[in-house]
Amino acid sequence: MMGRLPIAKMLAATVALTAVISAVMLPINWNGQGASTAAPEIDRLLDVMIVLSSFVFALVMVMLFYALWKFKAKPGDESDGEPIHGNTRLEVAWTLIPTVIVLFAGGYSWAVLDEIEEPAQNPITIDAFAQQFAWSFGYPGKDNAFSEGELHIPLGRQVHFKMHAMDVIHSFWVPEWRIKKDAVPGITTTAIITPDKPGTYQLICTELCGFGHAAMRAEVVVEPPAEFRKWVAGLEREIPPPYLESIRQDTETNPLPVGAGGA
Ligand SMILES: [Cu+2]
Repeated sequence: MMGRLPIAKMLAATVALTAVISAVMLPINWNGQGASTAAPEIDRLLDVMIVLSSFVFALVMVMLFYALWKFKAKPGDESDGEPIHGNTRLEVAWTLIPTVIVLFAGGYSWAVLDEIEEPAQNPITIDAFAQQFAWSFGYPGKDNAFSEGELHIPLGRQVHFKMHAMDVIHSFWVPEWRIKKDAVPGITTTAIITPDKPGTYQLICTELCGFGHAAMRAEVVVEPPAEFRKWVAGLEREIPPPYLESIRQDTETNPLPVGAGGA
C-alpha cells in the first residue's frame, strides 16, 4: 500500500495554482465591450467558470506531478506495480467533487438565464428573418415596415426578437449583447435582449450555413426612441408575402409544450 498522501500540502498547492491561473485569466477582456443589460451578468458567469476550471485544472496538475515525482520507478527496478484495486474514499471524492461543481455551475447558469430573460414592461417585438446569406427585419405596427441588412433598435427598451429561418439553420449574435440564438426552419425561436448603450454594432450569423456564411452580417443601430420611430416611419418597404407567411406558419407549427399534445 502507498503511504499517507500529504493532502493538506496538495490542497494548498492546488489553491495557490488556482490563484495564479485566475490572476492571469481574469483580467483578460474575453468578451469585449458590453452593450446590453445581460452583458455584466454573462461576463460575471464567465469569470466564475474560469475560476472553477482553473481549480479543476490545478487539482489534476498537482496530483499528476505528485504522482510522477513520488512513484517514479528506481533505476533498475523492472518489477510490476502493486496489484491494488479499489479505493472507496478516493472514488467517493472523485464522484462527489465534480457532482457538486457541475450542479453549482448548472444552478448558477439557470439563475443568470432566468434573470436576463425576465420579461420587462412594454417590450417591443421585432421579427428577424435569416436566409442564405442575409438578414432582414420586420417592425411592429400596421404598416409591416421592413428593412434589409440594417436593424434599428430603440435604446433601453426590452426587445423580443422572433427568429424566422427561411432555409437552413442560422444563428443570431451581436457580440456586445452577448446573447446568441439559433433561427431554425419551421419553428419560431425568441431572443430577449435589452440594449443599454447607443451605437452601431454588427449582427453576425454564427451557425455555419453555407458558402456565404462568413459574409452574413447586418448593421445594428441602437438609438433614442424618437429617432427609432422616425427611421421606421421612413421605411418604404413592407414585409414581403413569403416572410409574412413564415410568421404565420412558424407560429402555427411551433411545437406544443409537453402535456399539451406535443411530443
Ligand atoms: Cu451562417
